[in-house]
Amino acid sequence: MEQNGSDAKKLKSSTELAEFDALFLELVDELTKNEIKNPEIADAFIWFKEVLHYNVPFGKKNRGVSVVTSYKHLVPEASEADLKIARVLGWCVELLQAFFLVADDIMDNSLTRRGQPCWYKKEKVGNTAINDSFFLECTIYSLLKKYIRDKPYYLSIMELFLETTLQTVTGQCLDLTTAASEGVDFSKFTMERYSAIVKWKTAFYSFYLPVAIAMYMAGISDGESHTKAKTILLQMGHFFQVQDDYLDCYGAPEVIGKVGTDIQDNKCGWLIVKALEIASDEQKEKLQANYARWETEAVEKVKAIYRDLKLEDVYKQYEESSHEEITNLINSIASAVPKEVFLDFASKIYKREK
Ligand code: DMA
Ligand code: MG
Ligand code: MG
Ligand code: MG
Repeated sequence: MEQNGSDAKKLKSSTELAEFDALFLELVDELTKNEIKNPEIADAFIWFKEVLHYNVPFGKKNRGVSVVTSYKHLVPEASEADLKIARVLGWCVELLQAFFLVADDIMDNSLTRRGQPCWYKKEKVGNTAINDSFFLECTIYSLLKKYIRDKPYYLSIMELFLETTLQTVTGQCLDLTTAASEGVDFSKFTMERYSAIVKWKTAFYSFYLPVAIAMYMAGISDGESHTKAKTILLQMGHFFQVQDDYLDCYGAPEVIGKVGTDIQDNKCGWLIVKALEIASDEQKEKLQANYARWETEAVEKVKAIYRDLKLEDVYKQYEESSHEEITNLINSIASAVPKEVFLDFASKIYKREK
């Protein structure tokens, strides 16, 4: 019975994924077609078309699709025209994500993303990727203007994208500056700092943003409903980034599509913060000597200490208790937003391997 229920749910969200994907080529065309006809700027938009194809459509698309599935929960009898708008706004979230990732990979010295070389790593791209990330960001606002300019929720959603961008940039700044010390300085690697980094760099844009868009579209704009939704979604976002940090070390590159660099990058990630909480003085010294280095032997020494500390088990326990906590939180908050919106999103990330 339960099996059937979850199969039905999977089927529903994979049907939505197909509908969602089907819109992408149309949007690429709309964003580039007229400009390519203008000989003065044609080359820029031929280039940008490739940027879009390379960097936008190959992710999991949980964020983008969640705009649509949330909206369907909020407005079960939605018209086809409104569903199309929800899908366009979902792609706007995916564009925002692509903008952040193209820049994030440069800043994190990453090699691969979504199973292919990072965009900036392509020989013909290099630093042009910086401008390409701005390009991706700008097109969000072209799409908003084109599709929702006459809607009552235009300003709320535009401000939401702008505010979310600032929040994410703030979090990326915390992430990068916490890692950027001369040598290794573990005194800053506390759970408080970690929580702040992940709330700002990940949780707002990955969890609150998609649901908040659907809420504004559905006419839910009161502060109380948004605060309640945010409480739940930020907690889910925190958990999601803990998973990302775990997968950076323990995920299979061919499954997660990227090779981890958190140890090499001196990142204040969940694993090192947990390790420092439980390590002996001797283990801390070894971590200190080997963290933030690119030599394979150094990285292996860090991972060996993680192994001795049984961090994988610590994570598995955390995953269980965090999932339970989130489910309880969802069930305890009565709101204008039906629980399914949150439960759906939570089910997409629980025990994820990519
Ligand atoms: C992700 O942090 C945050 C943003 C804003 C892209 P990350 O560097 O851990 O992400 P990833 O592991 O995907 O590079
Ligand atoms: Mg990164
Ligand atoms: Mg990063
Ligand atoms: Mg990561």
